[in-house]
Amino acid sequence: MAIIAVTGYAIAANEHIVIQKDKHFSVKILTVKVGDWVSFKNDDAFFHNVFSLSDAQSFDLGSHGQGQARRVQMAKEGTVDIECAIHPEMKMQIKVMK
Ligand SMILES: [Cu+2]
Repeated sequence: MAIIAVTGYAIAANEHIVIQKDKHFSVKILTVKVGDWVSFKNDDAFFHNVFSLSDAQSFDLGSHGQGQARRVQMAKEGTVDIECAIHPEMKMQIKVMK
């Protein structure tokens, strides 16, 4: 668990792990809180590139190879659709709650 500062006070932020294996995310829908981190770990022998174009939060974690993880902090409330730029069939959602 990491402690982060938000608008002058400290809150506890959790980290959630999502595994990428056999061109699938290990969860289809992940519910987290604002400020939480989500770490995407690649357990495949090829590259993945996690990104989102959602209004709630858009980001691109870049391509990462076997055994590597990339993380993103969920900044605000909403539903974030997650995709892989390399494998269009890979999809999941992160629901970010207050
Ligand atoms: Cu992929």
